[in-house]
Amino acid sequence: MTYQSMRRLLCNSTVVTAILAILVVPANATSPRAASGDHRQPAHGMPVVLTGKDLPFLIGKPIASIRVIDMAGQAVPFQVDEITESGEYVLDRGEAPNTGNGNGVFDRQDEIVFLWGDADGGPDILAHERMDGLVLLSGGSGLRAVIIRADPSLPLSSRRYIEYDHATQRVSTPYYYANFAKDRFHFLRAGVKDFSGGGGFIDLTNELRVEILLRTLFGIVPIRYTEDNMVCFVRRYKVGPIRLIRRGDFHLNLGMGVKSSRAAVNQICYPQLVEVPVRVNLPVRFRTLFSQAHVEMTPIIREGGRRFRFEVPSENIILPIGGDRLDTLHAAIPVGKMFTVRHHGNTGYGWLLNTTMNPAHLAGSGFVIRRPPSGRRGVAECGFRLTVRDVPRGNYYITNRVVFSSGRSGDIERLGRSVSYPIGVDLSRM
Ligand SMILES: [Ca+2]
Repeated sequence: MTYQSMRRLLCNSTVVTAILAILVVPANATSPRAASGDHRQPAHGMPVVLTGKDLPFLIGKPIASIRVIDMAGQAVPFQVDEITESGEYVLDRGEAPNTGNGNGVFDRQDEIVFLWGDADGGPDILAHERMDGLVLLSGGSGLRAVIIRADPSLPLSSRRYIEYDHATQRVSTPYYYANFAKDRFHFLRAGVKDFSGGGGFIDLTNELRVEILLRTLFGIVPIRYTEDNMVCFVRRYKVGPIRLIRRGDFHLNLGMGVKSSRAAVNQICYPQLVEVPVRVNLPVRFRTLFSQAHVEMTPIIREGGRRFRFEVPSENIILPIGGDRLDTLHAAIPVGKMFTVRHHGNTGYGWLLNTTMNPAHLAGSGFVIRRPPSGRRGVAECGFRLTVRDVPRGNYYITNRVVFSSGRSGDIERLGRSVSYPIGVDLSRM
């Protein structure tokens, strides 16, 4: 293949962006939420996101007047985010805020968000007869309730879960911190709350290592990218008490002076959950251009994680990070299978990949634990490899979710399961 034809290939930026998105971005808010007859409840830290479609009585009300309280009249922490007609969050901070695109009124597409565990779960929530603004929520076998009214005389909570400093690109909550790279979505360093007695944060990981490898059908040298090729300019953001939304212009810096087309991607950080939903448009069938591609996403574990274990419960994988069984690739389709890095059962994090792509096209994928490659500092790197051999043209969703423990036993698993519970809304007792 000549330089020119290679360049033409790379310049087919839609294709490249699609591949990159297939392969790379941490994230799955929009994948179908499987209904389940599960008897379990959503985790305490599971965000509940309701829109004007769920709360028609709130449509047209001034956002500044909205309040959320529990049955006892106590304020529930919440935030309201406006969304434009074209589906963009209205974000008030950064060098290019779009505050002017909001109208200050709660519309059909606008979102109100609070935590499942902050909603009232008392035994008497069904005992109330009709009550103004009563919203019953069901998830799995769990039932909760809040009262939502446009009444500025009701109390507002002063509780904030999220702290963010855009200058240092650091987000912190009671349960984790992460330092993002400048103009990137990936983190350079992250820590988890120590529930094994220390109380502070454990500096657990160095950078999120990403490797993308594309093999074309033309038999040339594989094209290899790392997280440094994944550029994401965060020009606006919003920090609320419940979530941080960073909106990025995302592209792959392909070298040779070529950039892939840009995609707008939202990174959303909740108190115990970080997610990046990505919609991928693949304009041509994957096999038309590529024979295989893979992406590896493997956070590099610091010295402080030596006593942690890398686990994939669904695959019965349990490997000590400080042990000698490094350099393992365990074949499995990682989609929907959480891996965890934890210690003492409840200190650490879990990582869950979801995609609407057919698993039959992902053969060769697996979970990875190994010594970091030269030039990377750390004890081990562990995560997954997603191998793509073929995908028909079309639209796909890919989401990586990282969940953090709040110290409750089983919290990481529960939160991982919670994302698949549809939250039902019942207004019939209003
Ligand atoms: Ca609005």
